[in-house]
Amino acid sequence: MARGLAVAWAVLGPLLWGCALALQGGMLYPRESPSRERKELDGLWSFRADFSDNRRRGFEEQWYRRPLRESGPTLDMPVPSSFNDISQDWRLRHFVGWVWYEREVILPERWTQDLSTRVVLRIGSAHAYAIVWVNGVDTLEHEGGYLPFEADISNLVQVGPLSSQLRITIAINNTLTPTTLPPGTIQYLTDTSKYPKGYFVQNTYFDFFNYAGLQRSVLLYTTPTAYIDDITVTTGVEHDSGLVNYQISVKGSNLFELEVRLLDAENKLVANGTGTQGQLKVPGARLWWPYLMHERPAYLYSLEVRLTAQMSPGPVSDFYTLPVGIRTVAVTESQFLINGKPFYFHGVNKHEDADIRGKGFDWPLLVKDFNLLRWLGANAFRTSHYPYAEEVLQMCDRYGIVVIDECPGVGLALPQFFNNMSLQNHMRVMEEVVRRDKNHPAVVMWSVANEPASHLESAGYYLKMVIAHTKALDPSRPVTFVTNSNYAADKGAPYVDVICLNSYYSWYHDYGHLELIQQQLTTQFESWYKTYQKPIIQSEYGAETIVGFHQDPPLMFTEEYQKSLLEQYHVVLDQKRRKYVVGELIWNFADFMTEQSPTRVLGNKKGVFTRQRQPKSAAFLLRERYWKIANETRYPYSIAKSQCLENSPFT
Ligand code: BDP
Repeated sequence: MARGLAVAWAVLGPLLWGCALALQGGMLYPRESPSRERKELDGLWSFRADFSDNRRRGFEEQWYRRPLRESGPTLDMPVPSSFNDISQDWRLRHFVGWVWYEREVILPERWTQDLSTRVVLRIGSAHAYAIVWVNGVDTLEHEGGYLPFEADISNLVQVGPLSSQLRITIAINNTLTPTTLPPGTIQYLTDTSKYPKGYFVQNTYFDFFNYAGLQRSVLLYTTPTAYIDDITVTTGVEHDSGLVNYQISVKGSNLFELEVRLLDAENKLVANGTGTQGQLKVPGARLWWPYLMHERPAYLYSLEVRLTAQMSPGPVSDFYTLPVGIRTVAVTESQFLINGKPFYFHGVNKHEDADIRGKGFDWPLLVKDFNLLRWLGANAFRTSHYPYAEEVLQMCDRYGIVVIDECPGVGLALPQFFNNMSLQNHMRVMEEVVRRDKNHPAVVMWSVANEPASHLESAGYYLKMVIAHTKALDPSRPVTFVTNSNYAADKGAPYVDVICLNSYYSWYHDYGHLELIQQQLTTQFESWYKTYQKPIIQSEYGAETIVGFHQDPPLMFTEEYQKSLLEQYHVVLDQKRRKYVVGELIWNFADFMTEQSPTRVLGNKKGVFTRQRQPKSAAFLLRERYWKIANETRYPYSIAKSQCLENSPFT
């Protein structure tokens, strides 16, 4: 895209929302309201992996027809969690194929008797392909982990006096194929002198363990039969007024009224409107600022939507309240602007990963991670390499932590992965990501992929299409993908708004030669900027480090080597961040599990925290740096205070 156009897009983005590609069907986070109830189904589910040779015994014997315990032995499986590390059976850790989950539920009588209530089953994520039965009836299928899906099950539960008992059966297949996202291949090993008959392995092309199962909450919620299906909010600033543009979609009725009220954090009404779309103007609005950038960060308004629909026998109301942060995002040739001010990403890459729960959502871990992010002075992270749980983004909205929201476009390493079916699927996944996350002020950019083989011609076309589609879905945010290709070879870079670069100098090559980093990193930045004149983020850099290994002078894998490597990167980042480098994200926040290999010692150890969330030496180095940068980049200028330690050396 020509530069001028990119800038114009950045300024006009919020206004262009009306032209955004409309998506069918919403995916609002299920919140309680006077018209909506929730019933969480977290806890113990019955579980069985189908170890049969073709993995299809469950379908042949129709395990969904009767309680799972009647077709064979079951295990207790906690939800949310990955199933892999829970049992002592090594076969389950590596299992590839169908696993079966089941849960019996008693519904409140009103849900089954009151025909003006709509009952919805919502699954936060099921990695990677799921089929859902309710009371043995095939109800829902979904492809792709890390994103929610739901079904209206009212007509299955509102069928008579016995219907308050519900049996939910979910079959999940974790197999990755050339057309799934992420892609993978199944390889049959046919040399019978080495492998038993029918032996196969799942190959993946990414560096994290393919944890699977019901890794986020499963819940039931209700709405009235006429209901608020979706809300899309974009925001802008005009002089000292905030603008909140809203679009609301209603289902279940054509005869309705909508009232929209915007409340401030003290619950005072600041603007109101009616109808399915409109613009609210907030004079003297408080903006949503990233924390550390501003002394009053993360300000959230509440958009209260009230639907009144004319139904027989009488009117029906539905209420939904959406948190709204008023802020703008824009990109120039050398800057990333939030609310018109230059923003520097000093943050981390994460993974949803810890201990035996695998990628299972966990509140204590979530709060610990956010405390650590603030301890570190990190103002941003990338959701490498898949969308994180919705609760994570809600915390980012509330804390003022900026997010680059990445889809599971990781491991696009082989030429055969850039085919039409994969492209269609990738575009569909971006639709699901945008639909779910579009209203989070913390999300400032979409990332459509991590390290695709972007030197290939076919990848260039593929990335162009996915990026264009994402921009059409959401004209209000910049779009990127993360590359590790050479600047002269990359075929996708022309289409991004911000160049995101991963490099591992003195780690994956020139091992041990820390003295080369400054020269190589300078060349990297200068060649890319000369070619594209777009802002650049160092989206990954780091070194594998075993906590407790020490050596001076530094040797690879020691805490000293990680620190020294970071210091070398920081010299160049400090030179370039005053020009066109707009961010640095360490790889990685914490150690995480990978497949076994001779290059991984119980997983990837590039964390600055261990997998148990204890700091390595590099965490202290990074903390000092991030607070120093925070002090330099605050707006309006004032000294940032460490949020954890009163007597921090950086206050
Ligand atoms: C990068 C990948 C990331 C890896 C990291 C590493 O984007 O997923 O974990 O390298 O090798 O290339 O540690």
